[in-house]
Amino acid sequence: WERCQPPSRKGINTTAGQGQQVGAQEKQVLEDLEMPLARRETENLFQEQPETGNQYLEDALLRSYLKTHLPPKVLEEVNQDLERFGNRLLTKIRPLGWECELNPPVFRQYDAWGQRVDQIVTCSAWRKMKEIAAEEGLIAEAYERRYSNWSRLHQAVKLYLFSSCSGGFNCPLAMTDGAAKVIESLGIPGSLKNAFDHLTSRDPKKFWTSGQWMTERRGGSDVANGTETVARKQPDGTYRLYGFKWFTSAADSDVTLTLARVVDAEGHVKEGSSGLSLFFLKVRDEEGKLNSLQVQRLKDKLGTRQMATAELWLDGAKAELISAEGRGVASISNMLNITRIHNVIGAVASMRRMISLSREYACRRVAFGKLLKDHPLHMQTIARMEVQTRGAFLLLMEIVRLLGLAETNMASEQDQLLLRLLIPVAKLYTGKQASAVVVEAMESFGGQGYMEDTGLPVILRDALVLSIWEGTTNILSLDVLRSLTKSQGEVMAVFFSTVQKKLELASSTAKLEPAVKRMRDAVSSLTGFMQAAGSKGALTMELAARDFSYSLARIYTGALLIEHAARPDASSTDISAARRWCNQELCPAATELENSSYEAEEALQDSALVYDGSPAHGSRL
Ligand code: UCC
Repeated sequence: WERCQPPSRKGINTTAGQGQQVGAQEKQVLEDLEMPLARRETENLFQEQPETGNQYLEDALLRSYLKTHLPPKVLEEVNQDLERFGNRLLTKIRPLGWECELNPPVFRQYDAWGQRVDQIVTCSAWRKMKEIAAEEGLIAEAYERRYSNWSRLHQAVKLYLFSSCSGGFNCPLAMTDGAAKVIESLGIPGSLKNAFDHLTSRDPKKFWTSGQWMTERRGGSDVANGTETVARKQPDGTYRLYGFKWFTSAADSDVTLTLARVVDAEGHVKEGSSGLSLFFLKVRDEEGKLNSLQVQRLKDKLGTRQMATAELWLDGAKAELISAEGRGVASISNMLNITRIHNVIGAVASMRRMISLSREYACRRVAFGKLLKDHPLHMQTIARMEVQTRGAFLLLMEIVRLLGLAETNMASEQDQLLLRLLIPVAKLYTGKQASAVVVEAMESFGGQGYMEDTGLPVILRDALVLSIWEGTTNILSLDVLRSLTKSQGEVMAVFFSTVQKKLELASSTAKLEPAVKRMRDAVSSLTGFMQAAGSKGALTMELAARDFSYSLARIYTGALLIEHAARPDASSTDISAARRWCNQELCPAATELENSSYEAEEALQDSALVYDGSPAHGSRL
């Protein structure tokens, strides 16, 4: 609460008429400057900028989570590392992140003499971020496994702290992590050993980043039908790729993974998903020349402007086939699941950042005679965001905990199924939460929130990509259904039993009783929904996919909040966060089923509503 004392450090930054003193020194300065009367009288109307400290030390939930779950020895070391890292973020990394924002990458297509160079020029702060990422082991930590199954969690927490200071460098790290994961899951074949070592290096001079070139002109969701790039086999066993990649993020990366269709001896390619294979390629050769590819242009994006996203022509780029032929989608799924977890990290980090700034600002800004923090309605608004953020954070921790187990052969079959289900659920849900929370938090700064040079709009713009990148909400909802189909419903059995177990842990905590009761009702609504939907056609589940995924997210997150609040040393805020989370509608799928929203007739009405008055009305419906 130290920061919540009426601000006095700078004296002149307080609101007039609130009984706060202008320091004698500042008074003197004002008089010396002999300002015009009007200016002198309004000088003390300026607001003070919110200032946050060491993010790790200020994150109560993160610290209590680590204390609860990490073994004591691991906790001791991780705690030290995170406190040190928190200081580095505050003093060195955040200013670099802002520099990246101010100096976005520039595309230089020709040199002064007309030679085509296709150079993506990045700023020195961006390049420094790469060095820092290596030094801090932001990828390495997950693959060295010095803390066994807890290494992944340690890495994720560092990335979570790094994300909002990183000036967009979290994006190349997501794909680098994904590429390392793919290579590791292939058993680190000899030809990729060198690449793996670079991608997971702590040496800034050695560290490589990876891109992920998946989206082509026909779009990024339906990869099976959108991929036109072809791969021609060369006598030496390598391939040459020809095609056009429409979104290639972190286009300044060293290497990439990409999909293409292998051309057979007759010159034909196989269409659809089973015609896709996965390739590894280096973006430049040993001399720094582009690998037979051209940069068409950089994308003009709403956000993530610190990071170069490009359109690329592949004109015979040399590549190595790294999946079995026709298994491209299944192989790149290992990357997608990692980048989707990074998406969750980014979502939680942006919510946490906005709340930190918001609560800090509320300790400085005076309105209607008192600090914002003393306005109950203002506090209620931030507290609601806090509950959302806490839930999202615990969901993130649960996923990286399970991933850590899977990566150290300690995961049961159930753990693996749960992980498969929860990744798309968390990605789609936290992406939406981040958009909503960041917009809401922006409002808590009033007009200042809308001003570019506060940096707040940057957080908003960057958060808005989270529900789009790596699969939109609907595509991820369909992926949730895919995980049900593939496991023949087994994922849901694990989901229910895990939720039940977590609720049982809380059965003796009286204060959690109402929350547990609401959760049990939601679980039974979800069971009812599954039975009813199961007896209907495929259209029902497709129409329900989004509401169903939201139901899974809310119920599972509710169970995690309850579990955290049922610890012997839980705080009253842990309990109220769990209680409040569970007060929302936990199973929208059941409600909408009751409303007949998933009937064929309603689907027709959806179209009628959308096209009412549209010229397409007559022709399309
Ligand atoms: O376009 C983009 C950029 C937008 C804006 C960029 C701005 C820059 C911002 C940067 C910010 C940092 S992003 C779009 C990226 N695209 C995606 O994320 C793909 C979205 N689509 C999907 O996820 C689809 O579900 C597909 C592509 C995976 C569906 O492909 P298929 O071929 O139809 O899928 P199948 O046939 O169902 O699956 C093929 C195999 C199966 O394995 P097998 O054959 O063994 O049964 C599946 O089980 O892949 C397996 N599989 C998975 N396995 C599919 N998905 C998964 C999964 N998630 N996990 C495990």
